[in-house]
Amino acid sequence: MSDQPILVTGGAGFIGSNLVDALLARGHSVRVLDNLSMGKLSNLPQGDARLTFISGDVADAALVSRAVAGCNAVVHLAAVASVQASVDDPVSTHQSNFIGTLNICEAMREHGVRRVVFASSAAVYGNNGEGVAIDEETAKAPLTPYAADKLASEHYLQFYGRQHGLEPAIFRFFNVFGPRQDPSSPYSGVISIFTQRAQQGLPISVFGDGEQTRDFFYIADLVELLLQALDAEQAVDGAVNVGWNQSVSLKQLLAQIGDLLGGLPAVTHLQARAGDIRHSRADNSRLAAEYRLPAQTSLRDGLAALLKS
Ligand code: NAD
Ligand code: UD2
Repeated sequence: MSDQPILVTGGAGFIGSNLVDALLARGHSVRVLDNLSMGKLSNLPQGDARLTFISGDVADAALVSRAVAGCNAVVHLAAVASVQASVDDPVSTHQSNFIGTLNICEAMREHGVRRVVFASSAAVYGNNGEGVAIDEETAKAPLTPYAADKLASEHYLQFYGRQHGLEPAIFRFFNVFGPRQDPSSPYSGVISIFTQRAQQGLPISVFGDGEQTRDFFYIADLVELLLQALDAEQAVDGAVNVGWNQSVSLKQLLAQIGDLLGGLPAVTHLQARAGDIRHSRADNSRLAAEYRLPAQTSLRDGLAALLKS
């Protein structure tokens, strides 16, 4: 194993901090670059000499260059993860969600670092493929600044791959859930909101009839994939969906949470959110062909672990 560190941008956030735990457990040295806009220092282990925390912004090219220098690989997760935030403030979120990626590409070129794992999103498909399993060839329809920045980031990473030898491994996450997902905004992941409110006995709002479906993926399973993407001899060419090709409705989700907690607080149905996708499900044949699929954590087991955390 190389003793050069792995840089995790956004490493104090939900996905990043779970990955950092796994990297440290495998004996890696880790650098985290995070501006703590959403992430928290308390998500990271304290007093581990193999972990270096760099407080700052991926939009700061000089800082990114220093953070990348001497690293073995990069996992680029830093982004404003809220689609709504990008709609409300496209200029500022573009700095994090696109310029940040470009800075990572340039810094890697400058320092000869090759492997970069990137967190893209099912948002790049917009409403296309709705109701069927969405494969990677589905026409892209980035309907929001968030989605446009993710798709542009994918293209730039691929350009730097062709032109400068970067080895991007690009994942398009569907709906990831688990411990440390922050429930504090109305646009946080639905599972983080529902579980927190159910545990606190607060009323739960379902937007629409609750028959809408999502393809939920537990964080520990995702971390396994991120580690594989770092380890692989060759980076997989092109983007890969991350989902189970399974549909769970919000009604089914609430029933499972209620089952695990022995009941639910009041559930109110409000108007469906404008632009909400009704059914989102990943065709994961490419994932299965290119990676070893992790043993799937069932929704029930994932929810139980989350409720205990
Ligand atoms: P998160 O908000 O918990 O993590 C993002 C981290 O990036 C936070 O710690 C935040 O402080 C940091 N950050 C934001 N802007 C930054 C900047 N300019 N400079 C430095 N740090 C910055 O969200 P997450 O769910 O862990 O998401 C991680 C990545 O996965 C993001 O790129 C997100 O777009 C992507 N993604 C997540 C999901 C999901 O279901 N959670 C789905 C699709 C894509
Ligand atoms: C997810 C991603 C988003 C983007 C998008 C691409 C998250 C948090 N968001 O949005 O970043 O990648 O996929 O398609 O992963 N809901 C309620 N009540 C609540 C909160 C949500 O009913 O309190 C509904 C919401 O209207 C939607 C469903 O739950 O129908 C899932 O919402 P979400 O915000 O968790 O995720 P999604 O798929 O809209």
